[in-house]
Amino acid sequence: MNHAYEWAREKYAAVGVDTEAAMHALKSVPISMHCWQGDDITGFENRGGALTGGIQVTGDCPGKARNFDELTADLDKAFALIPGRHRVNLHASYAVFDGLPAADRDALTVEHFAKWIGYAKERGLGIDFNPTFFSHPMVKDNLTLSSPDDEVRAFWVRHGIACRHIAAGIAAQLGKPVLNNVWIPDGYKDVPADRLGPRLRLKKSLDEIFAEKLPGVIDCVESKVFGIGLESYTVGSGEFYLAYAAGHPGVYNLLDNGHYHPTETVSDKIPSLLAYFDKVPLHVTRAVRWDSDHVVLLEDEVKEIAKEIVRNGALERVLIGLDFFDASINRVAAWVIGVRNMQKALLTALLMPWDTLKDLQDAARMTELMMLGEELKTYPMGAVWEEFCARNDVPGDPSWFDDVRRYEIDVLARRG
Ligand code: RNT
Ligand code: ZN
Repeated sequence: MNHAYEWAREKYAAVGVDTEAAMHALKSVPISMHCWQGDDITGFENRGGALTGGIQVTGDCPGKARNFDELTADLDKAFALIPGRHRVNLHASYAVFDGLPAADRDALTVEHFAKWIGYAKERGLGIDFNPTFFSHPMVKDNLTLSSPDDEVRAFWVRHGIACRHIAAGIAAQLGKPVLNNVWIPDGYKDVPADRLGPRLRLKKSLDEIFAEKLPGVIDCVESKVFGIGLESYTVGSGEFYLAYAAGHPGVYNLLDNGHYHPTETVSDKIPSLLAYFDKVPLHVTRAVRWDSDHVVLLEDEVKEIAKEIVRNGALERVLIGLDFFDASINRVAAWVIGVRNMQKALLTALLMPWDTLKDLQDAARMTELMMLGEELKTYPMGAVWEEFCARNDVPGDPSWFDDVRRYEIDVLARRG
């Protein structure tokens, strides 16, 4: 054990915090790492179409993964530099067709994900899943599940149902539950004449998709305030999905912290939802001025999100996934930085004496509460983090980047 950690342990003990317990707790928290950072949300369908759905990836850093082997090699490189055992978050557009007849989105089955299941099994990872309601010719006029065109709506309902069956199949084969997240881009660039009609059609579609109970599947819906080209109205708004989830036990409301008005915070929404739901799924991201999906940094709102998870004893109830896509920097490094920052935020929260702080609040000793909270901000979390990394066989300092640099030269730079 290094001296810095010994000193940190004593400092934290003096305020009633057990650093060993904090590291133990952190080790058991899986972060769902999104596969789509590795290839700019391109997927494997090779339809050559552009990314649609009101989301945008910018940057042209060379070396983006082009197929299952490349993407999983990159994921492995990232996971090797992240302490603990985690989950991989897939989209339906990452179906692997090798040797199988191609299938459109509404005909996908768990067989198309056999390679991913094998990948996860070998490594002891969990899997999460997302139907892909974008980048597809059946998205008509930016609409899917809320389309007034019955053929379009039915196609996407079939896709939603197919994906829940895939999620159930993955869960059965892994012996671990799979979060299945429904996000649709549907909306209008300009002021619509009818805001209710599309929402009633979406409600009907969701009822059709969720009709069957499927073991192992944790269903959730993800709201959004706007998308690029969909600035005036999105069908799946915050109120719409929150009300839907509240009225449909077993369907949860996923919070993406890029999807709200700039002064709304997801950290404050978490305890509100914990009062009503047994699970709260998250997409942790960073919105720079808008829903830009920059890499997660160790910044205040991420720390506040972590505090709400930790101090409410909700490490098992809040399902933490990441959602960002930056093509302007090394994509493997982006994953490593983002996941490690989420973990650092959790560790920071785990190293706070919440009983003491809550007692101060309840006793209305607000001056002392402010004082202690501020003093704790400069406590030596970094020494505990380095110890945690060392115990989990990954570098706790910037030396992890040497590995990424070597991988960039040996592997990424050689990709066409
Ligand atoms: C889009 C949503 C959604 C996507 C991914 C790719 O605004 O955040 O979660 O980012 O499904
Ligand atoms: Zn998201």
